[in-house]
Amino acid sequence: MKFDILTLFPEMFEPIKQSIIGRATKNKKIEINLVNIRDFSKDKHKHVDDTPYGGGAGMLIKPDVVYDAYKSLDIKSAKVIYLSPQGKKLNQNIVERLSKENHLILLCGHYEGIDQRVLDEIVDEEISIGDYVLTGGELPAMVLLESVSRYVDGVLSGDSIKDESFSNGLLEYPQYTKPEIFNDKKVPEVLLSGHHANIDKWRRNQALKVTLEKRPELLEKANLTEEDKKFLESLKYKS
Ligand code: 4H4
Repeated sequence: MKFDILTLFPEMFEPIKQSIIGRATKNKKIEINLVNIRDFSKDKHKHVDDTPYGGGAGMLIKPDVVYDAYKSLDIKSAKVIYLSPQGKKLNQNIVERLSKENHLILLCGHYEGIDQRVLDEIVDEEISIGDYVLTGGELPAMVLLESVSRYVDGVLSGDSIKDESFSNGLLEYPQYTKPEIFNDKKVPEVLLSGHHANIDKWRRNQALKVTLEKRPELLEKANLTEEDKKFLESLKYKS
């Protein structure tokens, strides 16, 4: 998958060149191209923003500058995503859907936003990472890039994303590693038994339990078996 990122601060993206994203880039599973919107400013002072018509606080990014940066890209099969507080809230379903795309152009907002005319012209989808306002769309773009890249074929092994939180509609079960005893706390016996059917059953029940405790609303949309429902009933009865 190719990511083109339209930003005023390309240097902010250095951190994502580490860890799995860096490895995925080296393995050519993903490609990241940073485009500095400021390079498309038409004046010698490299201005990219101006005051809003009608007055009001803050500065808006000018439409022509953004449009020229966009047109400098190979846009034929790309989906343009604008990171903004007004967008659809990013969730696992959106992440997995976007991971099937071949080419995403991420437009990072700034100041009070971008002139509406260019947004109307080029944006396919507006996505928010949460109901709060940041100074720039770069961190949201990195959140989207990382979460989507994890689901691009070949970036992570199929097993590592199979049972993680949200991948099956539930939160992930609790995990343990060596030492077997830590601060007098032992690892649950079943995980030492080598009995894989019992381990899978325990993990499924733990995922149900932790989801009921922390995010009960997820249970409404999860694909629960009759056994799952019986186990949840037993928990609710105990409480
Ligand atoms: C964009 C601020 C648009 C306000 C911005 C608007 C988020 C977020 C964010 C820098 C930029 C802000 N981006 N999720 N939350 N005029 N971006 O805060 O639409 O209100 O993704 S506006």
